[in-house]
Amino acid sequence: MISAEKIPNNVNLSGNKRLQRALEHWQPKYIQWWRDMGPQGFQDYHQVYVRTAVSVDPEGWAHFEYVKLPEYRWGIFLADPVHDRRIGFGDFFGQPVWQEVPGEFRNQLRRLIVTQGDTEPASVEQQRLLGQRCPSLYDLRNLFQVNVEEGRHLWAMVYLLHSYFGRDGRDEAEELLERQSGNRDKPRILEAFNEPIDNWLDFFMFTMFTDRDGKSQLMSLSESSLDPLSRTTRFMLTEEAHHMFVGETGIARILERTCQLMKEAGFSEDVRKVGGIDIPTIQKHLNQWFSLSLDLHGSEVSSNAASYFANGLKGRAKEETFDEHVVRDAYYHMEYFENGKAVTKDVLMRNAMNEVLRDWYVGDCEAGVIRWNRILEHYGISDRLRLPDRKFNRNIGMYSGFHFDPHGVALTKDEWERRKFEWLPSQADSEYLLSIMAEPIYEPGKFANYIVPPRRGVNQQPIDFQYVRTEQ
Ligand code: BYC
Repeated sequence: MISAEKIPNNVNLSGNKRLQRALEHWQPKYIQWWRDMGPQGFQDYHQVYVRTAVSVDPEGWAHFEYVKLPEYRWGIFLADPVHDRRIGFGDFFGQPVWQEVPGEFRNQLRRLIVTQGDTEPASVEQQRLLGQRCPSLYDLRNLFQVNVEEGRHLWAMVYLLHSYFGRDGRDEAEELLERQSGNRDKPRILEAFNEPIDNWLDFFMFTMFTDRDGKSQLMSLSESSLDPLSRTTRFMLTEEAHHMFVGETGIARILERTCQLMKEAGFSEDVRKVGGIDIPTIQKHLNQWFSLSLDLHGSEVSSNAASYFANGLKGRAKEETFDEHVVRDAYYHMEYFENGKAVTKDVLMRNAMNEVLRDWYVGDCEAGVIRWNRILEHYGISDRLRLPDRKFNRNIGMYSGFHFDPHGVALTKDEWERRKFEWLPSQADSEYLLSIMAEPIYEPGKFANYIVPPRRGVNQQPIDFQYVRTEQ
């Protein structure tokens, strides 16, 4: 069970006074950050019907109540330990997992934890204006649920930094509150987390594709030999599932409304005349967030990734499903881009671990796109959404600096500049989206014209439930 202390936790925090004091010192800075950089306009006078973890078992984290956002009980929750857990991959395969950080891997682990931690507050910052343009109270609640959980994921990483990295860890925890998404001087570490998310199409694409990168990265970190990291990320994954649900169903609901409007208005392009979001615009935003999220997996060939794997710090998603876990001599056959030319090449598997994880990620995304396309099929519409080629719009790895269309056909720089807005959102597209989202919908049970209501409400509540209420 989670304790009812100032910082809720299931790690016996009160048994470690030094750590408790350090985290209690960080807590007010976190709250200040949340107030300054969290959901704008929803800090003091609104109560939100959110899920709060009261224990880590399935019943315990499905507890719902109204809370004011800054009073959400952020805390530290680790999945239960696995008895006699052994290292599942790399050079130390089969040895007992570590309860402390080995000195020789301290820097690498710190870097992984800081990179992961940095994304969490970044996403809250990116989404802070969306409440003022929400399509319904149901969606507003979902946005805030995602936001408070990202805040809790930051707590999860800060707990590890404070517990296992001494002074350096405490400094890193401070810096996690100092960098800011999109800030010119102190940006967030990874590129996708500096992109603005000021409309709900981007929010749903982000929770579909970028949170899914969260899932693949957390799955690989949950294999880690550092047991507290594994237990922390295992619990985070239970929350991540909801975020992807928000993204996938959000886009599905927009698509369904688009189909309805197309039936009324004729072709897809005409849908804008009746306030809907046309399929080409949906495809452009898909292209953008999928390609940005591919970048989040790192370079195709990476000595960092090889070393994380060899040292047992970061494994593959579902490591137990692979036959061989040491992977010293295996090769990975991959498309390779050399001197501006595509060739295929065998690369040492350990060096290709980012690409192996990206394969898993692309497969998971593809399944989601197939589900979306069923809606188009159902309405008898012949258009289909599709994932762009992996080479499209890449800024990290061997394809960065080159240009490709969504089918993977190479383009010159001039061609790319001339045609890129056929495939990526233009200023005019963004302006259109903002125009149909200008008026937020705060009336229970009412939905913006560009999206259909969900099939069911949250926690068996009706769809017209007052998911967010105002308190004077
Ligand atoms: N942007 O060998 P490489 C989530 C840097 S999302 C900018 O390719 P490596 C969430 C890299 O730092 C999941 N820079 O990379 C979702 C390196 O720089 P240095 C977050 C980038 O280390 C939604 C250089 O390029 N989880 O949870 O193999 C809402 C060459 O690096 C980028 C993690 O990140 C980029 N995209 O792999 C909320 C897990 N990519 O050292 C949350 C922890 C690379 O040369 N992190 N660089 O200066 C990792 O596993 C690895 O750091 C990465 C990169 C997979 C990100």
